[in-house]
Amino acid sequence: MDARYKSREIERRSLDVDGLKRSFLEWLVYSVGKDARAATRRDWFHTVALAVRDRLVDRWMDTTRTYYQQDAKRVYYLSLEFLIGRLLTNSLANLGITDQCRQALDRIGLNLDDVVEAEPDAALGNGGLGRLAACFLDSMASEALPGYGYGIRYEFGLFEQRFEHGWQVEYPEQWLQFGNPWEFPRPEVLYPVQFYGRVEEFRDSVGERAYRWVDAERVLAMAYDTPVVGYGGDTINTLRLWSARATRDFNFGHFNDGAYMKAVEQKVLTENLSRVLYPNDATEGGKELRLKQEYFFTSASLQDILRRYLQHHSNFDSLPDKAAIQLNDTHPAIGIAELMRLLVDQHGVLWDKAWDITRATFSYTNHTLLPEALEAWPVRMMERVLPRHMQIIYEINAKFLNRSKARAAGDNARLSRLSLIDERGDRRVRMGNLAFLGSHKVNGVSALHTELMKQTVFADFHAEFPERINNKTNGITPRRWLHQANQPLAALITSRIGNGWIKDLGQIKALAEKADDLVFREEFRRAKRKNKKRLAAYIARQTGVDVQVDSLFDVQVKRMHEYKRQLLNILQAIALYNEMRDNPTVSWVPVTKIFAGKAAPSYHMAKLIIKLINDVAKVVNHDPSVHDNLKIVLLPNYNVTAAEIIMPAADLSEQISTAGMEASGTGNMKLALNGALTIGTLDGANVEIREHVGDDNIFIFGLTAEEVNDLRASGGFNPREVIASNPSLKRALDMISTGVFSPDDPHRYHPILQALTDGGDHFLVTADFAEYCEAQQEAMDLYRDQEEWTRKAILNTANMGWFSSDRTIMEYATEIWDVHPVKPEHPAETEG
Ligand code: GL2
Repeated sequence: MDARYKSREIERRSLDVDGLKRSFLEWLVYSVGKDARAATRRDWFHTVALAVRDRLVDRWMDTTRTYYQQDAKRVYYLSLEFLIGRLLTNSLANLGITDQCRQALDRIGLNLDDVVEAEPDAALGNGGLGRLAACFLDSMASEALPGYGYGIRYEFGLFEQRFEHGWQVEYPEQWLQFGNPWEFPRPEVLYPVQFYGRVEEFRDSVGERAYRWVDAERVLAMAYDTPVVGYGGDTINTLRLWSARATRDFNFGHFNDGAYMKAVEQKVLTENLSRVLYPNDATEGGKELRLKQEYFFTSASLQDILRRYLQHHSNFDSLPDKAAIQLNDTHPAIGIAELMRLLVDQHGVLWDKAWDITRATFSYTNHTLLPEALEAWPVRMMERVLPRHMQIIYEINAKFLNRSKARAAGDNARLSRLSLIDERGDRRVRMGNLAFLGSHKVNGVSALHTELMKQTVFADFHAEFPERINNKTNGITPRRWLHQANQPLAALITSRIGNGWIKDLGQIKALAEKADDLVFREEFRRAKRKNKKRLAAYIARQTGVDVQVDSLFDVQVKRMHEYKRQLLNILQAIALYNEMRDNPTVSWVPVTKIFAGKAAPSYHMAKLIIKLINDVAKVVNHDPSVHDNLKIVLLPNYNVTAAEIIMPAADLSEQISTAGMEASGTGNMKLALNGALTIGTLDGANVEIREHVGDDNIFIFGLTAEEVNDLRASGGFNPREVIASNPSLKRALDMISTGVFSPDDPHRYHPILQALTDGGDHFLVTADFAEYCEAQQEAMDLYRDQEEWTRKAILNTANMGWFSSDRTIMEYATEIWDVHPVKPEHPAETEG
């Protein structure tokens, strides 16, 4: 081998500073094609990413090969969303070469932190559901579980949010514009996916009735693989994302007509399938393209899973022993009908057998009880787009209802609730029911949410299958959300208890005893202050507002949604502003209210709340009479990268959803792990956070889920009375309605006021207002006592170990998937 080539081979693997430096310089020239003098920050990012990628390829292949050779049972996590964020810091940290990389760049005269900034944030998700999928990938790899992620390689991720005159405006997000160094295109891994057409009945070779799907339109799904590095770099799993490609024959038909432009147009239309992520969070648009996206990635993934299975097996009997398929919400639930189709129509498996295999293979996670988010596709659309699947769904339904009928004893209402078809109005396919029926396990994402699933949406199914519903409380990866995002605190923790917590977050419990240690408290505060300074600088850059680093950083970051009640928070801010103005001589605890979050582009109320926050901020931030004791900021374009700056810097974590409406929340976990105290309702995982951190270390207020339910059911709730009896609430609302914050358009906020009064205040903002303000007062009072506050903050961090996604994923692995860790076998490591 050419000596120079050989030396490059060695360098591709070397993890020391010199080797890294040499390979950076090589990569810059030979792969990025730039001279060091002309290279931009982005060129350096691509250079470093490619050089780092080299260092994980061997172990990636070892991992895949080991799974193959052992014919290990794999778990397939099917998700329409993966909210990944940046990967460079993550890859370096999980490979354990951050310091070496920093030094190597130093020697070239570059700063790693600058290089990191050039990486776009991969935002292939809307919020918690997509970020959970990304945390799960990290945990599966870190726990050495043979896990694959399957999703869509959207060309445009979640829109970029800007504020123009205080209003949200959406811009396309173009994360792939300059290429993606982490992905490996696999042009040879292609699967056909069909739409439309019709079903033909025929007699098979033994004279049985059989079906084939004909005259359909065909799209190809092409794979792009991204390595998923586990902590320590030993296991490197795969995230496989599908991109739509037009088939060649599709176009040729048009060429023969001479309609060249039409053919190209058709190609563009076909490839729109993977063009853009739908920006709705927990609401369903019901659009045909969305249904096609769901089927597209699910069908391609199932074909890929069966191909892999058939490498070792000649029939499907042991599919459930070799593959567990997790449905992340109902988005891939059509996979149940698709696996039936593949088994029955394409592989000749008998129906009943195919059904047993399907049910034993699939499991389903429900992520929300909001009725508007429960997917229900119009039967007419389904019949047109996926005619064979519609038939299969009818068949599944008929068999199920027949069996239930025997037990339902004439309870037709119950049968119609169990049906896969909602017969009211225009008929719809209930994807939640299909997912439930086609899975052996169904889980909720927090203890409360799982209980509510049993009592509400799935009550009838739960009675029918009492063993099927189980709880898997969400978690977050401590690698990204503490080790990487909060280096000052991570270093402090490691200095006291070693670094075992990164892999086994339960160990962080050992910090609890340090809460009484004055020196440790001082250092804990110093770390927090460092993070707050960083956030303050970010706020100044993003919004032009200067905030006091020593003020109480009160943080609400999440999607803008009425049930999450950003409105409650801003109303309390107005009330506090009034109190400060009324009592200028009091020594107030300075407060900085920090908001961030996107609203779905069509969600007018959420967008109006954004405008309100911006309008209130403008007035408050410019009012000299509050002496900088209150600042309000709404940061634009909240994403994973922004979250990594915000979470470590928060003092107070706002988790104030109407009880019963937030399935779990995961931001609540990130904030508490980083030492923020929670102010929250007994909703979602807040309930379990309270159990872990202790009642004294959290501010709980407001109606419980049960009380919310009763209040709504009684119909006796009158928000006008509540408002009339609470002068500070009344005054805040009057200010909004008289245009104090919108002098240019005094009626701007009429819809909000209307919803809170005549609208019946569905989210019970007025009902919880008084208690919320009391809890806020308690928090401010406590903040004056920095020692006591810090003690509680430490206890929060120390008691959040259970909320690691490693714990969550191992529960899935043992209780749902029956998948076990597999240590990759490395053939004699890199001798050169
Ligand atoms: C969500 C829930 O709203 C949220 O409470 C939960 O933490 C996440 C992850 O389980 O799932 N459901 C949902 O549809 N979205 C969520 O974030 N988008």
